[in-house]
Amino acid sequence: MRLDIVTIFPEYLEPLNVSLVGKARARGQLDVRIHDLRDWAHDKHNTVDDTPYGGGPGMVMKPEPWGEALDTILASGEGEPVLVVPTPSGEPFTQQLAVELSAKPWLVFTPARYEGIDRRVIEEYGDRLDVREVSIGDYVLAGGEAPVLVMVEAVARLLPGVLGNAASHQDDSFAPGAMADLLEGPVYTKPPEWRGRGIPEVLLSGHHGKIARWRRDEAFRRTDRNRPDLIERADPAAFDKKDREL
Ligand code: 6GU
Repeated sequence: MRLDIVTIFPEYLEPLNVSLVGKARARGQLDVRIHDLRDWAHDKHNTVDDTPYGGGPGMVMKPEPWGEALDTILASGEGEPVLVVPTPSGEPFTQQLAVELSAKPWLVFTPARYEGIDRRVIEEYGDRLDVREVSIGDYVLAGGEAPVLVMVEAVARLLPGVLGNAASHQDDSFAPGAMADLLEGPVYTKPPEWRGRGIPEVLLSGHHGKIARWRRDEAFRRTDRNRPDLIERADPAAFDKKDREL
């Protein structure tokens, strides 16, 4: 998969050299290209923002540098990328959207600063490309770079061969499957006693059926406490009689 990211803070994206994403790049599974938007600003101060039409606080990113940057990037590859525009006014970024994006060969991200990008840029590329305006949650950040780090990590770990153990995303919270609609429950490892605290007995029993039931009950309890909206929203058929007894 190829990813292009256009930003005025290329150094903000250095974490993409580390850990899972860094290793996927080193193995050639991910081709990440980070571009400095100011390379396409032509006045002597490399200006990329200006005051908003209609007045009001803050600054708006000018359309010309974005247009030149995106035209250059689009012309450098085969076919058409999905354009992912991070914005607090976008559609929610969900595991479902991560799965959808992970199936695409090429994504271009346009993290903005200030009050966002001149609307005409989104309209211009919306006529030619699949454009997704995406928010990572109901809070406001100073720019789209942190959301890009979030989205790239969520997408990269779904690519074939990127996670060591493909089974490890089968039971993720929000993954489709038997435990869909439930958050993951608690996990334990050695030692069997730590600061006087033991391990739930059932996990030492070797009884796979009982362990599966216990995990499901813990997942249900945690979801009921932390995200009751997920249970209300789910298909009632997703829950069995034993879930309801909790
Ligand atoms: Cl994608 N951008 C900004 N600036 N703030 C956000 C966001 C994105 N998602 C949630 N808050």
